[in-house]
Amino acid sequence: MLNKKVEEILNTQVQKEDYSSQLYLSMASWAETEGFSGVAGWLYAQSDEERLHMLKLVEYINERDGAAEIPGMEKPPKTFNNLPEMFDAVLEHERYITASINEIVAVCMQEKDYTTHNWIQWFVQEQIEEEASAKDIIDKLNLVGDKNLYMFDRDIMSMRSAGNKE
Ligand code: OFO
Repeated sequence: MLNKKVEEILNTQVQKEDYSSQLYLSMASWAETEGFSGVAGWLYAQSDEERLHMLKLVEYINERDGAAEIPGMEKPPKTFNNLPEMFDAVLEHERYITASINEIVAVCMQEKDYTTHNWIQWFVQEQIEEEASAKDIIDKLNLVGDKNLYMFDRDIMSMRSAGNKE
């Protein structure tokens, strides 16, 4: 039986992963309307991945005799000023998610839920990759500058790491 505090914080994470998926979906759609089909592809894939993170949490909560709460839709921003600002927002969001996963680890320790502590390590590892991949993209964007966005857009899908293709 899942400890109540652990169940609560995992359900909060369900909401956050759902929001991550919606946020990246909105970014993907914006990028598509701006003609960046490569960036849109990267973000659509990222959005799908976040939905899988949410489902992973839902399954775990229910499997442990808890009750997962399916969140309502929180509306993400609809437009973004430019690609660099948008990817800065991706990195900032991933850092926020990392802090949130670390909080789950802390609650698991406090509540002596070593099973969930062990299970959540997948997310700890995932966040290392997610932050690194957002940082890589920001570095590339800085390198190519405003004039070569066409090339950046063409090549971005090759920047998805193996871990990010799950
Ligand atoms: Fe971006 O890894 Fe889940 O949220």
